[in-house]
Amino acid sequence: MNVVYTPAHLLHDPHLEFETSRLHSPFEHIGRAEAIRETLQADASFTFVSPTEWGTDPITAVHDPGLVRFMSTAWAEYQQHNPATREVMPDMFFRAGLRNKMTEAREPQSINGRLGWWCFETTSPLTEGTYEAARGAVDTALTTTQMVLDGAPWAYGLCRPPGHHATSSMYGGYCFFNNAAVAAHHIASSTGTKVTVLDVDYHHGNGTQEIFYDRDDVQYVSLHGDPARAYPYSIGYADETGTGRGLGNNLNLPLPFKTDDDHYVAALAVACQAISSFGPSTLIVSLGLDTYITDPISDLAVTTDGFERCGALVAELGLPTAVLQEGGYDVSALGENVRRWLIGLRGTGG
Ligand code: Q9C
Ligand code: ZN
Repeated sequence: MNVVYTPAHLLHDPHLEFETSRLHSPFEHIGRAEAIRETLQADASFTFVSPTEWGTDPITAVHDPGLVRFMSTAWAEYQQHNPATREVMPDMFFRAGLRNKMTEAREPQSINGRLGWWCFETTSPLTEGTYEAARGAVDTALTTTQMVLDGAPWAYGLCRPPGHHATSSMYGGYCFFNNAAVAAHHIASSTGTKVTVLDVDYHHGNGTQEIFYDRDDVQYVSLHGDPARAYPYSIGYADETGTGRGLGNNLNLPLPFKTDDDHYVAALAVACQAISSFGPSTLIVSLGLDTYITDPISDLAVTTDGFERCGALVAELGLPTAVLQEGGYDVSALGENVRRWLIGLRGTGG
């Protein structure tokens, strides 16, 4: 199986994260992707390939061009107007209630204000090379997807930073550009066929849901910790089913605390049934391994064996499948968990 990887991710290198009312070392760090790379490189059945360059057009096809412009200069611009820092984070957010009864808000002019305009939370610091890394993750997703469009039964994109929390106009949740959404739109727009994004990260992919919520050509199906207790808290409920032409094409399966392998696989079977009914040409998997039993920021109880069962169940759909890396924070187990999920997917197919 081909693995698409670029060392560009090393350029996104935060040392701080502000989360749960504390400043601490980040859960989302370069060691995650390097652990996956090392584990897959040690298994000769995986072949490493570098991504090709796709430019910004596929990104602005799903994101506000203003977000891409902002991302490309924000870190450097911030340094010019503030005391020098390694990480750049907003300290003001623009909530709708600030302007009740007034005209619509406009993007602030100052860099300190613009940060809070394009970002929705505090856990996603910009560093000097974040933009280059985020572009590399999108190139990785598109290169992986193109392999599948060109006839590969499956391919894996080692995307970092992850993408599924990034909305059409905001970054956050460790995500800057929505790699899976860019890839799904690329398939739909270049082939005129239907695509499903199956999101198995512990966290609901609010960005992917938002981007495709009114679309009839892209289905979004997600298994995740119930937003009643889990990030991103306000989105990911079962009654969010799509709108307009997209009505019925969004399926959320919120899961209870400590969901184990058997219950997880049962929920995944429900997801697969919905995917079969939609009838896509191609499948994108947003693969998060933060459903793992010892993940430090999550609370499900899936095991390494469970991940292989999940890959095997997805394989039964018989769809060309691009698997794109999202979360997973127990770094000691992350590489093996990815490997076993992919082994489940490819079965005895090599
Ligand atoms: N106290 C991904 O897995 N912080 N993003 C959660 C819980 C943000 C996770 C706060 C978690 C983002 C791609
Ligand atoms: Zn996650």
